[in-house]
Amino acid sequence: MITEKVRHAMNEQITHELESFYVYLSMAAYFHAQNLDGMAHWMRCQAHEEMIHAMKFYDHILDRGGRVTLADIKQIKTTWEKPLEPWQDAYEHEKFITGKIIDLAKICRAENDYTSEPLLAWFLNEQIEEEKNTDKVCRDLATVENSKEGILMLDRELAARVFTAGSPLDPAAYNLVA
Ligand code: OFO
Repeated sequence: MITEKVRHAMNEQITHELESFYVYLSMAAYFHAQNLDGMAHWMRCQAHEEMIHAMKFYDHILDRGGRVTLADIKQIKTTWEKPLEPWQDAYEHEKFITGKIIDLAKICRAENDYTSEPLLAWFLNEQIEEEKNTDKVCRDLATVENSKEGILMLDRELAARVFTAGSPLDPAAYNLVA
């Protein structure tokens, strides 16, 4: 059985993950409008992954006999001045999420909730990857920022992202996300 403190904190984390979904989808919409479909594709893959993150917490709460309660998602940014800016925001957002997962790990330790540790270890590792990926694109874009050819080359590169997981609402499919 999950404790009330852990249940509450994990419910909040579901909201953060759904906000992440919304943030990346908004970035995808911006990149489509800029005719940068490769970056838009990358963002759409990421939005899908964020929905899966939310569902991992959702199912963990359910599996441990808890009640899921969803909160409001705040209005997010919908436009940026140049392609580099959404990537910088994405990197900052991922650092924010890393902090939230660490807070969650601290709450679980204080509550002697060792059962949540494998899930949180998965998320802590995932955050290393998410910070690394967004930071790398920021650095690449900063290098080519004034070159349209450079931006288009990077756009093509980001179009190659492959995301094989199925529906975020199907645990059998989302368990494919390692
Ligand atoms: Fe971007 O890792 Fe979840 O939120």
